[in-house]
Amino acid sequence: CFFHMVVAHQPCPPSSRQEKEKLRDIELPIIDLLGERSEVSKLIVKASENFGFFKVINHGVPEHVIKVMEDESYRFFSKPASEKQRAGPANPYGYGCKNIGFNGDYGEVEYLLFHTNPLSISQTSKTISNDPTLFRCAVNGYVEAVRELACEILELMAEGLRVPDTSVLSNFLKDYDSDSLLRLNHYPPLPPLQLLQLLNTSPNQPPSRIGFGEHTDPQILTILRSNDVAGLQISPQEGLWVPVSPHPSTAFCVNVGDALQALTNGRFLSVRHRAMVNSCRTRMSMAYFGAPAPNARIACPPELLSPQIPYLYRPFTWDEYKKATYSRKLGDTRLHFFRVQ
Ligand code: GA4
Repeated sequence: CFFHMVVAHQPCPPSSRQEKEKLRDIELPIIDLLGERSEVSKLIVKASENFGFFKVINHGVPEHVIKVMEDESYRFFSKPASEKQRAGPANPYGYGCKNIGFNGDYGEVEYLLFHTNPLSISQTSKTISNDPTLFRCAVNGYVEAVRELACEILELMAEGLRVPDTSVLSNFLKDYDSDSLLRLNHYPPLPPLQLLQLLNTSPNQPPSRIGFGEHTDPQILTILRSNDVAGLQISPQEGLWVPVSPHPSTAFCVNVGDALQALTNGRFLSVRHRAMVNSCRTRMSMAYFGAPAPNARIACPPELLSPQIPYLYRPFTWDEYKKATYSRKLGDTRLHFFRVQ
């Protein structure tokens, strides 16, 4: 096992719900994309099967492309609330504050959500920045670079899975109508729970340290970049939470989405995760969600099936899956509604 396990010391007295939760430190594999290709593809497959999460370094996304996007993101979130509201509400694209989706989910986060289609980016940018051209270029440049990275990883996955057509997965993201998204998250610091209870600022709303509640990503692949503030946690099994360190700072964190779990007939895992807020520092993250086109058919390639492992999921279109996603709560499991009985 390449994961080093250490039981972590829990810093705060846990609430009743958290009492049932165990925290454990596990180092996610850090995969150097400049390594020998067949080795790299094996490591990616192994991590996707075991954890559904891994980090990549030497990923080819230029530092300045990341920095320009981070700076623009920071500039937006530093604006007064009334100005930010002009880019909202997220419906689903645009600015959102604390409300997530349309079914009453709530988190200690503010965010910008974009469709990655250049036309849509251009429209949304107009409401976001005093210099929409600069903002649009930052988003387009970032999206293009992370899409390329996502496609490279999907090709390495297909090679590692020995699927003859190694572009079957990446083609979903290369489609002009791909429904991929970009999400910029801003988690302002929140004092520790004990302090909040003492201050008793909002007696009707119990204080929470959850920035973005537990969920799986519906799409194919997520490419996440964050500043150096911790907060992401993954849940490889029920009741167990593993904090993901934000190091090394040059890495991207990659995770398998529901659609990829279905495309690999359950071999790769779409793992539940959440983001916690920090007590003293602001966390910023940028997530690219690589998705198929609405009419794309999600079905496992026959090479991944065997008499012992028949179809786990019925074929479905991305549109169908997206509708199922948006009609439910953030933390609901959606993929099992598509399971073959
Ligand atoms: C989780 C992953 C992405 O952030 C997201 C989220 C989306 C939203 O914020 O609009 C959803 C959530 C996410 C899954 C369930 C539904 C839809 C909020 C929600 C309650 C953009 C996505 O694609 O699905």
